[in-house]
Amino acid sequence: MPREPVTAFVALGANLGDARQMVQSAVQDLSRLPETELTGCSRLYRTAPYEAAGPDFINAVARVSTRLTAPQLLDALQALEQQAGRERPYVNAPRTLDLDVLLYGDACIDSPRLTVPHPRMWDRAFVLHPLADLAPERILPGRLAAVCDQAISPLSGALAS
Ligand code: PH2
Ligand code: MG
Ligand code: MG
Repeated sequence: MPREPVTAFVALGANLGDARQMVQSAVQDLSRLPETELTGCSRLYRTAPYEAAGPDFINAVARVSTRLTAPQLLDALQALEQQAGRERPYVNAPRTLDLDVLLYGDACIDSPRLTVPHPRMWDRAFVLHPLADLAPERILPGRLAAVCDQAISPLSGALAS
């Protein structure tokens, strides 16, 4: 039986090397995943590291419509991180590319590999602002106000430029 497509939201972040270029090309890579259509992308944002070290991040959120299961989507995202040369010397180390599943339809998933909705997303301006560009109805009430002390600014220029 063919699976129905599911709308999922993926957070993109980078703060090593040419982070802007890395996030832009990762968005293109998402559009080429099997069984998956890229249906939207937020603006790009420059954000201060939150509970992390290193330079400022570039962050964005993409929306996909996918027939991949959530674990298959996670596998595909981890393969893209590997391709981008991701290393994990310590928790929250600066990274060439981080791709996180934020939401997978309305699913609640609590497995050793994957927790969805992403357990820390509601505390993070670098997730909530780009998600609000695409799907303000998915933001829990009061959460944007709760993160107003976290530095974040949209980059000028279209994503593709
Ligand atoms: N990712 C983290 C921890 N802290 N801070 C910003 N600004 N952007 C991120 O993508 C980020 C972070 C863990 O993945
Ligand atoms: Mg992350
Ligand atoms: Mg991650």
